[in-house]
Amino acid sequence: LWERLSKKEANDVETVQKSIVHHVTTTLARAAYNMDNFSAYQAVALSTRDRLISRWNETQGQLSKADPKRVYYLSLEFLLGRSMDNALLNMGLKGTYGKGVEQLGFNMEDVIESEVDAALGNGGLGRLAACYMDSLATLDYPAWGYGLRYNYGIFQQRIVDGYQTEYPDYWLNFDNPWELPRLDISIQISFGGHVQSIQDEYGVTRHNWIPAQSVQAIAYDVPIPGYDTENCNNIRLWRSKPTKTFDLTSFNEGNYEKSVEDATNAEKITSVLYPNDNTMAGKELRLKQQYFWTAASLHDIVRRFKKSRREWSDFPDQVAIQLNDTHPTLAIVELQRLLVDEEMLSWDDAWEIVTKTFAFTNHTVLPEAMEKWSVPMFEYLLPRHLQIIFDINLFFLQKVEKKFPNDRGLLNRMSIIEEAQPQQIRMAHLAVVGSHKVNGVAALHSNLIKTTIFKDFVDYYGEDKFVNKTNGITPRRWLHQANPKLSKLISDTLGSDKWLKDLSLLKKLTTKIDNAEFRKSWMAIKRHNKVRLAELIKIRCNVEVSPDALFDVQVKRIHEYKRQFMNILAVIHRYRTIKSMTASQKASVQPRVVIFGGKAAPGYYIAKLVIKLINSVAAVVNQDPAVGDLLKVVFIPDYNVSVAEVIVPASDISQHISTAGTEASGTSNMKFVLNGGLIIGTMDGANIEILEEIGEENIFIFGCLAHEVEDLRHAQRYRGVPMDPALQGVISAIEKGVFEDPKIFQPLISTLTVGKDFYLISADFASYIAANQAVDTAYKNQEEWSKKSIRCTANMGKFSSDRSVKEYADDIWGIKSYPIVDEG
Ligand code: 26M
Repeated sequence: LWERLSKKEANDVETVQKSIVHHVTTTLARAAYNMDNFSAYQAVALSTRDRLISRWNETQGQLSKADPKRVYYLSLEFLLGRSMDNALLNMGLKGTYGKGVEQLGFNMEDVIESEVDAALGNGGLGRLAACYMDSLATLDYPAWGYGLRYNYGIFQQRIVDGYQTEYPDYWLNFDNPWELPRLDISIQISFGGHVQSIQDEYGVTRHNWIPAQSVQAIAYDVPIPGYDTENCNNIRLWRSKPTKTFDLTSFNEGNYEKSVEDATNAEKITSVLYPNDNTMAGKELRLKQQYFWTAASLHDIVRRFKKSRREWSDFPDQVAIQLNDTHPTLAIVELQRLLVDEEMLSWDDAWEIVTKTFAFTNHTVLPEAMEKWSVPMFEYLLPRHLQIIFDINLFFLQKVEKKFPNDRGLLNRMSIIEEAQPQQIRMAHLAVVGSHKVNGVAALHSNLIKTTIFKDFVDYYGEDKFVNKTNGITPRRWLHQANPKLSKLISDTLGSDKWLKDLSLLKKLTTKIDNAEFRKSWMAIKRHNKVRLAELIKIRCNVEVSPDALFDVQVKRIHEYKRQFMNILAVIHRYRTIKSMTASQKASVQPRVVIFGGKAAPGYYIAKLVIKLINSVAAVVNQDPAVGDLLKVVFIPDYNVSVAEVIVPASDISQHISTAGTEASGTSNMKFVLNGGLIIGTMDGANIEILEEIGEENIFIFGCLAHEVEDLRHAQRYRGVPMDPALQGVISAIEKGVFEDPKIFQPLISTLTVGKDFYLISADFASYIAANQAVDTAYKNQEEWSKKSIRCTANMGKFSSDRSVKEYADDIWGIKSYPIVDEG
């Protein structure tokens, strides 16, 4: 009976409509005549959720029985964006739901746009986690993500008087249909207190952590359906709550206020996502988040392992744990503690299990982003974990000393503890020592970490521990969903949609490059996408831009190393050039719309000034009649995943212009090129591999190389290399007050002082201007441009996150796909 009643629902319009109407009248308790787009969204979401739940149950049931090795992806950020369109497309239900919704009197696009983004991430690292979850599910890998369920995601950005202002992102206002609360799954997590050391009956010293406080971790599951498969994976997000005893103690003592305060403190742990990207804040609450999350996740993983009644030595054959940056590194220490203190394994047996289980991905070489925790703060929160870290360090340094005797400098450099005032725990060193594989995220970056931050570790462990896994993006969201017209053209041209699961098939588009008809369709889709973006710009910025101009885009977190400052300086240069032209000279200028977007960390003063400068320049340029449509500048506020889905398909050229050696990979570069956008960029991160795939004729490269950076900085500092003259002119214009009160921008201009220009804007400026001119010239030849555009898309197969995830599975995790059988 159970089996018959739980049979899979059919994929026909009437079944779908029945389910939607059912949710309107029951779950939402609404009448059909009283519906707006948002209620329609809610009903469709609830109906979609029903389908997700049955797939989730089927998948997790079959996996529990078979119990294959699983991978756990630990990430403090999952930047999922919207879920509805993606879920419907992946489950093959979009067509049916689309029809059903339209017949009920709604516009599917409006319904889809009623959903708020799940913005539980800052940028690249969090979106990468989301793309990897999509690929893991699509490739039928048994994989779970673990993260935190923040009440507030990344802040919302508004521009007030040209300045960024931050507003809370309370995304759970209207309930979240994409999560399944597991209120029965509750894990107690402890903090503080002290360590009791006693000798057991064999004379072995045992350490017992007596914590001072504890909170509960409650599980919320987010189903992740694969594309064109029954498989449905899971992201488990933890929410903090006060424990019952915790809030009752004070209450029973008659201190009601104290009990409420304690409860609030417990809930604070998962209250807000830290809005820093590539910088380390060192805040106690952040450390609490990290321990809360890693302890709850490990407890859950260990509980699942124990159900199988295997030996502890089998643990690494059942479990692979990937650390997304150093944020979850405490998991290494927590597993060692569980095995030694609670499961009574010997230190060495435990440590072998730990190091075989973990692998670590590094996402940055910027020194300010390296996580370090002050020893006194750490000891106060996690006294037993501190002891274990010191022991890990002691045994590690003893081995280093054995291999390279009498090298104090080396021991100091490699130590997990930095000898500062106070001492600091270097989380990256701990992550390397506790993992069996360490990877970078693009070829250049993986080589850089081997020769810089982890050089000593390569000498000690050997090359094999350090590997490259070039990032990738999911073509399902970033082409099929975001650019449905291009997706359809590709499928029609290739005769199938198989390319969505094997992106290398795009290569066949090359045969169509000389087909004028095809090129016309290709460019018409680009124009359609530009019209859509122009509408968004009109609404958000109140600026009218022509879809016939060249759309030039730089959207990403605002950071000095990404050099949005250099971009706006070049825009000023362009403005000044146009202003100096005669009417006949102007006639040959390629019209351009320069589009910026991105958030600055709220405490990052210089980054926020860059936003102000962009808006000040936009205000002057956009209303200058001498310029007209030749140049428009816009800053699109509140850049996020759903805005990116509109911007990416509409770009002609996008800017990936970090100082060589600073951008670990970049992933938006891949999204733009996959959508037939060209790029202007430096020899940095994945730009280099994109160049290798698409050919140097199809990318605009400029600037110094990574190995030249050190010398250039040195020369600037000690030989006083003068500032680039074009740049000098631009700065003079700002200083003369062409764009608002120049006093405002003085701190920004100071970063360009000879000897202080750390990101080498001056050194790269001339070649940057030249590259931009080459873009203008190339764009004027629309036929050649369209060929380049098609070649770009055709050669992007490598950058599917399916390829990345397969490499991780084969070379690091040792897991196999486990297809779920449809028993519907
Ligand atoms: C650290 C400490 C305290 C608070 C926040 C952080 C923190 C948060 C996010 C530090 C770094 C964070 O993200 C870094 C990041 O997004 N790196 C990017 O990762 C992408 C995926 O690998 C790469 O493509 C980008 O090049 C890299 O900048």
